[in-house]
Amino acid sequence: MSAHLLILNGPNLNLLGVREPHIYGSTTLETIEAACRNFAGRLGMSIAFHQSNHEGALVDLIQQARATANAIVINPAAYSFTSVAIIDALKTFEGPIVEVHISNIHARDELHRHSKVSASASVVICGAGAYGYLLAMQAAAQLLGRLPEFLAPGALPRV
Ligand code: CA2
Repeated sequence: MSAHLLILNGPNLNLLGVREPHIYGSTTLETIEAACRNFAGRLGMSIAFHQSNHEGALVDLIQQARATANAIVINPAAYSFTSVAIIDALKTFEGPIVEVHISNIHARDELHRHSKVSASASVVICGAGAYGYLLAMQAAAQLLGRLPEFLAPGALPRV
């Protein structure tokens, strides 16, 4: 059976490509979703792709993923820095969790620098722009042992 990936996006990411393109680029979330769906096909995976501005809605989706998804890719956006509820929900998920940020949060101001979610993530990717979502999917596939031949890195082991 093919692996299923939940891709979650936090608050304000629905505004991608519309506001502050100098920080977050000009790619819209719809374009990112289309690229993820295309890449999922190449990886032989299925995906669910969601965005919410509401913490509880994101917690509900993470809880549901316990029964439906093999891995989670999450851009928690502002909740990266504040949400104990999202961290607690992620801790109940047994599969790989890949945290992704479009910008390089380590090069940002103090407010946007220290993600609390990272301690609960298997992999953290940031600063690669929208392409980071595809890197995150690739990392999830590798951790699940589902990396297709065309991306297989020879004998490199899973961490
Ligand atoms: O770089 C990322 O992906 C972030 O998760 C984006 C968050 C920010 O708080 C994190 O530090 C890094 C903010 C998302 C806000 O999205 C907007 C998109 C367009 C215009 C304004 C905000």
